Amino acid sequence: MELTALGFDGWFEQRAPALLQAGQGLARVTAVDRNAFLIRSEGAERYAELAGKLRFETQSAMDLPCVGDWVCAQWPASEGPALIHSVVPRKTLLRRKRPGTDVEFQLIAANIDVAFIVQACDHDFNMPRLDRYLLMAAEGHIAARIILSKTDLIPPEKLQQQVAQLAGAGISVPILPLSNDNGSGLDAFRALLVPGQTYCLLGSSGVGKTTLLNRLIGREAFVTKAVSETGEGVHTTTRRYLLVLEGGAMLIDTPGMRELGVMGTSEVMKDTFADLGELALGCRFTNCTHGGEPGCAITQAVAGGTLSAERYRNYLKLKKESEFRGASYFQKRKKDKEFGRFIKAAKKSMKA
Ligand SMILES: Nc1nc2c(ncn2[C@@H]2O[C@H](COP(=O)(O)OP(=O)(O)OP(=O)(O)O)[C@@H](O)[C@H]2O)c(=O)[nH]1
Ligand SMILES: [Mg+2]
Ligand SMILES: [Zn+2]
Repeated sequence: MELTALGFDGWFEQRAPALLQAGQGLARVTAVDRNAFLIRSEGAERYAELAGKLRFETQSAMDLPCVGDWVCAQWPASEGPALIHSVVPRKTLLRRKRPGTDVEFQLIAANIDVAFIVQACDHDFNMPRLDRYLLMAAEGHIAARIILSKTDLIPPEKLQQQVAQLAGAGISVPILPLSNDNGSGLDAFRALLVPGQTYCLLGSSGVGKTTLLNRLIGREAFVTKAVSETGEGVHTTTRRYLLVLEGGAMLIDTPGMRELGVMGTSEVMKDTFADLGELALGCRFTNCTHGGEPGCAITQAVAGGTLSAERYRNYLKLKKESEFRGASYFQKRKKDKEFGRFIKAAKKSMKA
């Protein structure tokens, strides 16, 4: 695969050579998990980590690679991760303020050409939120398109009203209504995707971003989940991944915004599973992992029917994820497995 097929164009050509040193090559970052990276170049996709200089001399999170970045990397002579030495200046950048701070930014994705801002027209249509996303794209110099999803769930008049409301508010961004369910609008969406261009899906949790991606691929390659009754708390996609679609366009699915940056911290775990925390006081061992040890009050509660098995499973899953987040990738080999599985599933869906 050529670098141009991965989006490398004249803009980067002008800036990359000044950074590229002997023994290094250019690659695009396709996934990030703390200090672990997946990068893709002409040849293969491979794991990478930061070279010491980049890792220790970087002042700001802004200077570290994120999904979509072009980087100068050194391939290992033998087995082992590649080393990322520098990040090529970004053409565009999607970022947001870290919740609760004014100065810190969280990088969402780099070098995106077009952001699809998805709102589900049945429960999620919201002008102020739409404005915020549009602003975010504009700040990053990224073209935006609005997708109104789940059109199958509302009568056509209501959809017309929403479209009229957008026009009335002076929003001139192209709007595409679609349904992942009955397929209307999907061909129009496909027709928007240009080979070599990079797109991303933005929007609240549960609006159907991943479902749309799966429709594009034609398989249920990535996990989706029904929205909870209250519409709260479900965030199915937890990682960003740059996927090269069969037609040659690239697409990054993102987790629902509200969850970005808070997901998986031990604080969130404690709050979300306060009931299990209380139960755990009754476990025989204080360091009980609730994974089947004798005298575990939690597994007993599941067996006794006072704790739902689903909630228990969900707890174990999230606990694993949050522990994984806390672990540096290459130091804790055992924990690589989950990321590895994720990447494997992602790769399977890549034809290119
Ligand atoms: N009726 C209907 N349901 C849809 C449509 N698109 C997605 N869904 C359902 O909505 C739920 C959420 O879909 P996801 O694709 O997981 O949503 P998401 O935007 O990726 O959510 P996060 O990953 O949490 O950010 C799933 O149950 C989907 O089956 C649609 O067009 N119509
Ligand atoms: Mg998703
Ligand atoms: Zn226990």
